[in-house]
Amino acid sequence: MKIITAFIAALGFATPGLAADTLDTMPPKLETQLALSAAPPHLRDKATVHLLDLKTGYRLTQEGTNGITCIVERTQWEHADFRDDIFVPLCYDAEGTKTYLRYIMDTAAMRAQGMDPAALKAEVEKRFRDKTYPVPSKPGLSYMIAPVMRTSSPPDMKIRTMAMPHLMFYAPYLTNAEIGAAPDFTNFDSLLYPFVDKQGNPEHSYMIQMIGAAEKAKILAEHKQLLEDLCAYRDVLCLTHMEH
Ligand SMILES: [Cu+2]
Repeated sequence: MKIITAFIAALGFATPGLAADTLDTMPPKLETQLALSAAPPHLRDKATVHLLDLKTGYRLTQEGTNGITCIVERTQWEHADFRDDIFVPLCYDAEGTKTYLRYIMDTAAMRAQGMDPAALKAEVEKRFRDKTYPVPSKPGLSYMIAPVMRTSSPPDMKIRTMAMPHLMFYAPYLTNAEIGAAPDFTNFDSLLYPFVDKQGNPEHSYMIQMIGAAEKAKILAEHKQLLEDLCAYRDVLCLTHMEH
């Protein structure tokens, strides 16, 4: 895979579906800014930040005091696919930091240790099943209001670069039917009100609330410089490219 990817990269083509299995390290300042952009401005100064360490997983670089913890997620266990172009800025409250975020950080550590994608997915699922990984014990949320992220997205859940700020309220085991939601990923209007997103398994589910168009425009304007810096760092993070 690596050789094919390198060959195609040498030809200058994008490599859809052929993701490298090696991650790069983001410039620390840029990674910090991107991680913190997932939270509203008033929470950033006192938030905790961890940066990715390719050898060990995440390492603490900024100790906060408000219970919010922010990272840029680069490995999503539920995809069972290691790519080098996933960028998901996340900020969890204290309860989520102890639970869901910890599992996301464990995922990075397991990848760093050389576990393969399928084994990693099976291991995380097992830990949820046998309650090694408990779900949040009370309501809370993960802020995902960064101006850009790159992960699977509606309508077809392909990997895309997008501006889709939203909030994620912990909702283990909740189903769309229970809240009367009927999200249709091909119709963005159906996603404007809360719906459930099951991220890998029923234990790891959230109620999603999109940020409105006016607020989103404000977020994009606020982070104009960050967006330029990210685009200069990696072509795949340019919002203008959207899909690769
Ligand atoms: Cu999200």
